[in-house]
Amino acid sequence: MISIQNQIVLITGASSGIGAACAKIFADAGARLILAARRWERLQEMEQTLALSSQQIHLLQLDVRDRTAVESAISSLPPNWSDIDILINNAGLSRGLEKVYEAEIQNWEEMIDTNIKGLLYLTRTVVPGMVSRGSGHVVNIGSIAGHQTYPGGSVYCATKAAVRSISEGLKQDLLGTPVRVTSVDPGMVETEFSQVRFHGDQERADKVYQGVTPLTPDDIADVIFFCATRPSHVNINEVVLMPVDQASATLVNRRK
Ligand code: NDP
Ligand code: 8X3
Repeated sequence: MISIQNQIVLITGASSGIGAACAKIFADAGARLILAARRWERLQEMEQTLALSSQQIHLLQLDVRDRTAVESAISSLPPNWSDIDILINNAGLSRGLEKVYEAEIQNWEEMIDTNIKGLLYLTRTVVPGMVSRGSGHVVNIGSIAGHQTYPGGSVYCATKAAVRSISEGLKQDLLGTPVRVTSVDPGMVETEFSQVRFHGDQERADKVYQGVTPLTPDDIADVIFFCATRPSHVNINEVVLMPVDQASATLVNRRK
């Protein structure tokens, strides 16, 4: 197991759900955190909750869809924050569950721009430093949606299938370097994900998790932490996990 102590971990989408849980587990292990998201107040709340010194935490208000903003945020990091050891490409979202021939095109743009292009911008900006320093680990958050398509989910699923391909390709492109690539692909995790998918309709979001025991953000953070702490010659390529109450995107055991 490798130590996370003082490793610089950049987490996108750190203001909620899986990203926030990652911040906690890596902070507890002594990592230095760069937390990125659009909601500044949320990041500030995270900073207060984690109660780390300014040497241990650095906040970035960042919209990953904005390529120039991503490039400038990474290139203008203070020198003692610029050598990123672990990049957790977690920022992502789904929007809507309509049939593909009826869906809002704006929803597609948002998912494609965030889940694919945002992840690519971060990767393109951060990975060259990892290669030149001869160490690093990229963890992409995919989904079971990248393995199977479900009704109404075609564009979200396509973005996660793209993440899967990008992770596979990045691993190939990094062959010959010590930089590691992992895709963590969860099923149902209770976060703000469904609330965002249904544009704030909390009642509809709650129904997604009704009568089942979903995964928690901590369950996913735990797996990511495991992948990041394997000995440096071990690359965990892909982890697919779902709740015991789930067998596929559409097969869920509901008790009521
Ligand atoms: P949450 O909605 O709780 O968190 C999503 C995070 O992404 C927030 O911190 C949000 O921050 C951030 N984010 C969204 N858009 C942007 C953007 N344009 N720029 C920067 N940050 C952004 O959902 P989850 O924790 O569940 O989602 C995390 C990842 O896990 C996503 O990639 C999702 O697709 C994936 N996933 C989720 C599953 C689930 O069932 N929940 C299952 C499988 C995968 P802010 O709004 O402040 O910018
Ligand atoms: C989130 C899981 O099944 O709602 O990626 O697409 S699912």
